[in-house]
Amino acid sequence: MIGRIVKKESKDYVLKTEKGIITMPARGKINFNKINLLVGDIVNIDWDNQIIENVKERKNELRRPRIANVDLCLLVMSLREPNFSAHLLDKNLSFIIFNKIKPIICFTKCDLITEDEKKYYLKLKKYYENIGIQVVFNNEITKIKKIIKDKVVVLTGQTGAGKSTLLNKLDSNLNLKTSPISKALNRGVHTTKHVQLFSICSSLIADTPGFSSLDLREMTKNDIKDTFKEFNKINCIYKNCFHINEKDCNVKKAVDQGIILKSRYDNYVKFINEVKK
Ligand SMILES: Nc1nc2c(ncn2[C@@H]2O[C@H](COP(=O)(O)OP(=O)(O)OP(=O)(O)O)[C@@H](O)[C@H]2O)c(=O)[nH]1
Ligand SMILES: [Mg+2]
Ligand SMILES: [Zn+2]
Repeated sequence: MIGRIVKKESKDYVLKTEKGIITMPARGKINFNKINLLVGDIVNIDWDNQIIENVKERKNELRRPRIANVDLCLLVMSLREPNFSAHLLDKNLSFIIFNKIKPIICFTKCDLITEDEKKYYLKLKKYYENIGIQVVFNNEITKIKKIIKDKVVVLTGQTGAGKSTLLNKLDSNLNLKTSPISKALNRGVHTTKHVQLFSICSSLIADTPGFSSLDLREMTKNDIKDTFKEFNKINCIYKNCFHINEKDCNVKKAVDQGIILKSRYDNYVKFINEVKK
């Protein structure tokens, strides 16, 4: 029988299996081979001995938070309070795509913006959807439920973006605390707490407030380039063009022509320069 680790409890693991939630330790050889079992791992269970036998190969693995086999990352981005940041959005997207996880953007607080701003964000939504990234608003609950159904989901976003509010909307039994002012202390408690997968509307969801302080240190310049998928579709005359100092670069032309979003390009240049340092 197989199970999915949803939580660690000192030396034991809490597993979600077809027979329900069970807690058990891992066989000595796993510890002996220094295999670090992670939340999200799919494991084979020796049912008679109530012990984890071995672990299946991971499709991906995040270091912060420590979690494996993530299908989707729901990136919660508020348009106001805190204000929208294209820089933060693109940074998160690059990080998520680099880690072989599918990103979904969820805009929140669209009730706090003007009609003109709404038009702007709808254009933005269209751009990201054209490059293959789905964008939803936090009031599209039915749509969001459909997207996350049967998936392992990591929820991420700035403090105050509306993650807990969204989870409460997805499952009204949760009653998670939401707060208008970000409490630094409260956040500290969150980030040190071990990651856990919660069963919410037939999905497994991890709420991860520590994720927003991410940087791109693990990535090389080429890694960054690979995550800007719409740039790679444009043929540059130079092989391995970085689209920065090269003359007659077609990506730069596409930016001037409005085919590539200016903020996307500017963020790309910033990230490349960050890695250079
Ligand atoms: N107007 C408006 N307020 C919202 C919306 N979503 C969330 N909020 C409010 O924004 C504040 C922060 O929401 P939370 O759900 O606590 O934010 P969070 O992302 O869980 O924040 P942390 O737990 O600190 O990481 C709360 O006062 C919510 O009521 C929205 O769509 N519109
Ligand atoms: Mg919260
Ligand atoms: Zn180029």
